[in-house]
Amino acid sequence: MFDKILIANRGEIALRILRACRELGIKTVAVHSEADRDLMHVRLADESVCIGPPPSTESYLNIPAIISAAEVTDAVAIHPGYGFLSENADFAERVEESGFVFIGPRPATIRMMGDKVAAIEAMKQAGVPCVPGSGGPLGNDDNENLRIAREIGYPVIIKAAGGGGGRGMRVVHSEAALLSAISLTRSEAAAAFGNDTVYMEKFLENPRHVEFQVLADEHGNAIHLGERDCSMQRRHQKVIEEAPAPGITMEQRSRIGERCAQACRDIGYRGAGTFEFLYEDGEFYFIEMNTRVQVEHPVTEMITGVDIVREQIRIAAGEPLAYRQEDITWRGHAVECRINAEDPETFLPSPGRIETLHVPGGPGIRVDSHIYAGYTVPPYYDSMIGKLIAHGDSRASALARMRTALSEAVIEGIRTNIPLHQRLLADTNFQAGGTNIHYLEKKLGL
Ligand code: MV4
Repeated sequence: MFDKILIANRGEIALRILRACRELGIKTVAVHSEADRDLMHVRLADESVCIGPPPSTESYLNIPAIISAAEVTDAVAIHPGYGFLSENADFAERVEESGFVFIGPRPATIRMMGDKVAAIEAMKQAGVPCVPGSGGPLGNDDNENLRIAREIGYPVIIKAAGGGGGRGMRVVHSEAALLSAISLTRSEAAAAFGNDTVYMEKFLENPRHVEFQVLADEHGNAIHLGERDCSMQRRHQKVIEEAPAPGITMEQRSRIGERCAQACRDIGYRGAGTFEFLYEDGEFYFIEMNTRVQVEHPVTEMITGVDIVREQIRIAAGEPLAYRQEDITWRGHAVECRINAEDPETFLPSPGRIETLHVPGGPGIRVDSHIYAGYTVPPYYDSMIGKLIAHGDSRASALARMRTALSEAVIEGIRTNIPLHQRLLADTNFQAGGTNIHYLEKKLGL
């Protein structure tokens, strides 16, 4: 096992990674910006290195500074967490070239999944169900593009191969709008991603976002941990996630999960990964793969008992998966509320000093957060300050525990989205389960 891991992230996920390292007996190096000296995991880490000024471009995205910190502290491996450099193939490559282990997939795999056209092609080959579409990049032949759209049937969506997570997409409702939409998306993609490759898919009007968690080792073993529903989102920011996804049967879970695991074996995937699907009318359509640990991984951990971050580290150290597929069972239901330092009405960030803090607890409650009384939330980064996770024997019981936990929580000095979560937990449609990706924005009147 590794002697020492450098944690190339901040906030709650840095603390989550530190906890996994502690359990495995691994020493930790925290790297932080000048604005993050007081972060909880910086205090708890065996060593810490300041890697630059507050803006993330000069600190958490500063590849030479992070590699230097690993060199001076004799770290063996680097865990990127989520966001920042976690899906940057060039970073993973530089980490490996410098003689460190990147805790994640091979750089070539990250690069392939970053190219959405290549990712879809690989998954289609592996038997993962995909959205009906162009089956490759669009060329410059207008007549051919009109033909492809007519064959798919309107509405269609034009997506940038270098996009993802909601960036670089345009919906087209009629033939008259197709060609200008393709050229607009192309030029925006060239400017935003330095890659003008675009592709076309059938636009699904009212899908849910259902994603499958996988784990794969370097010895050809791959398993799935079932799915999560992340449909409750606003402007591509997830707000509540849950596992299992309401209404998904064991037959669907096993069938789609096994397709994902087999795809991992086919492409020689390594580490933790997420297959994102749109789910509509009982069918799954693959859209993207994420090669990092995700914010919402705890709901899967709660219902499977698998420590996903520990498995990421074990896999990176070359150990075989600790589980076979038959070992994985799903118990009860888990829901996660992302707690953001933001105005619950305007959604504007609300950084500042946390004057009072009371953390909820009790059976089935998990809090993944780095905040403490007296901590000042800096204005430079994502506004998420923690995650509240509730587990119960049933979905109703998990939601009841979440309601109690939300009512116990006290965070004074800054505004948070806890009131929004309370509104959602009281929403009868959410309570029924299975609301789609447009539900929250419609409810908020956006
Ligand atoms: C789609 C879609 C409908 N049809 N693709 C947005 C984020 C990116 N991961 C893919 N996205 C979508 N792709 C087809 N063919 C609708 C979305 C979408 C969405 C997907 C998941 C979660 C939230 C979303 C919000 C708006 C649009």
